[in-house]
Amino acid sequence: MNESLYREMAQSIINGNVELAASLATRAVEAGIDPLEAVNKGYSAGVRQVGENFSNGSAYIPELVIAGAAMKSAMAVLEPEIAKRGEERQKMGVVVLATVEGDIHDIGKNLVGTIMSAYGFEVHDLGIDVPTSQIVEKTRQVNADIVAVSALLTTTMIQQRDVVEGLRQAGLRDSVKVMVGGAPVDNSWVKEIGADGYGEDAIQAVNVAKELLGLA
Ligand code: B1M
Repeated sequence: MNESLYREMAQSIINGNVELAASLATRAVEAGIDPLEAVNKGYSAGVRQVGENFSNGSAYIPELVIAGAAMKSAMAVLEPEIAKRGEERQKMGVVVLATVEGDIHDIGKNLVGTIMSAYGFEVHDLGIDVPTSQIVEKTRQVNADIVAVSALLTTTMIQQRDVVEGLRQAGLRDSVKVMVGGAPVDNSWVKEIGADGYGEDAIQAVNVAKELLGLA
């Protein structure tokens, strides 16, 4: 029964149906479905399809835009529910979170922030298109344990290297762990830029963050 709801969720993203995406999310919450499962098995499948359509030339920028809007309307319903389900309430560490300069994708970054908060991390989310200097400044100001930077474009992931370097130049690199994430990023990139960890998805981001702080 959930499978057909998940298919409808994916289709609502592909069709860019903002109202339907939100109302299906409400239906899932009312039915007691795990909100994170709704994201992973339902909406994300739609987003992946739109991404593939865009890659193979059967969808264009307007389709990306309305798919993003539909995804955001579903997340507005699901994120508060995800936040309520946090299992570990002890304070886990201070995180500075941002999407790197030049990149305005924030749906995945927001999900990472919501789940990290739900698991007890104190998350300072600087938003999208954030210059390295601002990330470094915030890291110093809040005495962060982790800097977590998201990049969705092959042209902006290079900024993650800039963040590692910016922290080094500011003398902060030894006191903070750097995590990277986003669709084009993987563990080899972590090594290449001298970061500390990578999360394939939001739950893995929490697990990696805990490992990096010796809390796992
Ligand atoms: Co854009 N876009 N987009 N887009 N867009 C992609 C990323 C793309 C892969 C589509 C494609 O070609 N198949 C492609 C990038 C290609 C590349 O570089 N290799 C692309 C492009 C090209 C562009 C533009 C350049 C298009 C243009 O203008 N010509 C443009 C760039 C704008 C800019 O940033 N400067 C652009 C614009 C947009 C919209 C604004 C229209 C919209 C974003 C809306 C928004 O975010 N508010 C959009 C969308 C919606 C997408 C796709 C379809 C979906 C992204 C998404 O929200 N995914 C995307 C295709 C795709 O990803 N398959 C695409 C859902 C989200 C839950 O997943 O963000 O991957 P994701 O996050 C995951 C993990 O990656 C991980 O956890 C999350 C949860 O599981 N994660 C982390 C993410 N950050 C993490 C950080 C961590 C740990 C884990 O620790 C630090």
